[in-house]
Amino acid sequence: MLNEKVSGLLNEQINKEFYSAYLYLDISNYYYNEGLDGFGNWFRVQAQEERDHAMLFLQYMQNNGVKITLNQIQGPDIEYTSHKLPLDEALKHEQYITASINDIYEEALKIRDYRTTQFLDWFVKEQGEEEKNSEDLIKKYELFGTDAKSLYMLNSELATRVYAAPSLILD
Ligand code: OFO
Repeated sequence: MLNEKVSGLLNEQINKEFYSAYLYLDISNYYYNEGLDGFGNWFRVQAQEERDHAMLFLQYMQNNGVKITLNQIQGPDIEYTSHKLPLDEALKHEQYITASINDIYEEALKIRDYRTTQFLDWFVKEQGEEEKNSEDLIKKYELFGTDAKSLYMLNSELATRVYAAPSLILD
């Protein structure tokens, strides 16, 4: 059995990961509407990854016999006033998720719950990658996004991203 506080934070994280999926779907929809289907594809794949993350938290709790409460998922309420704004929002959101995972890690560490810290190790690494991906996308947009021809090429590059199942398998 997991400690009550750690379980509560893990439960909240399920909701946060599903919200991440919602946010990225919202961003994806925005780009599709703008005719930037490569950007739309990139964020749709991102949304699929976030859904996987939520399912991993859920499965970890289930594997440890913890009762799960599925709370309401909020809809994103952001007005995308420029093509760049969603990229900044995505990075901000990843930083928020990193902090949230670090908080669970810290709590688990305090009570020597190494089973949970070991589970979270994968997410700590994943968040490092996700923040870097977000930053790279912003850099690319700043370099190429303002020129129509290079924006077209960047959009084509992002259209090639394909979904891959997470490397973390829980049994
Ligand atoms: Fe769930 O990894 Fe991003 O937020």
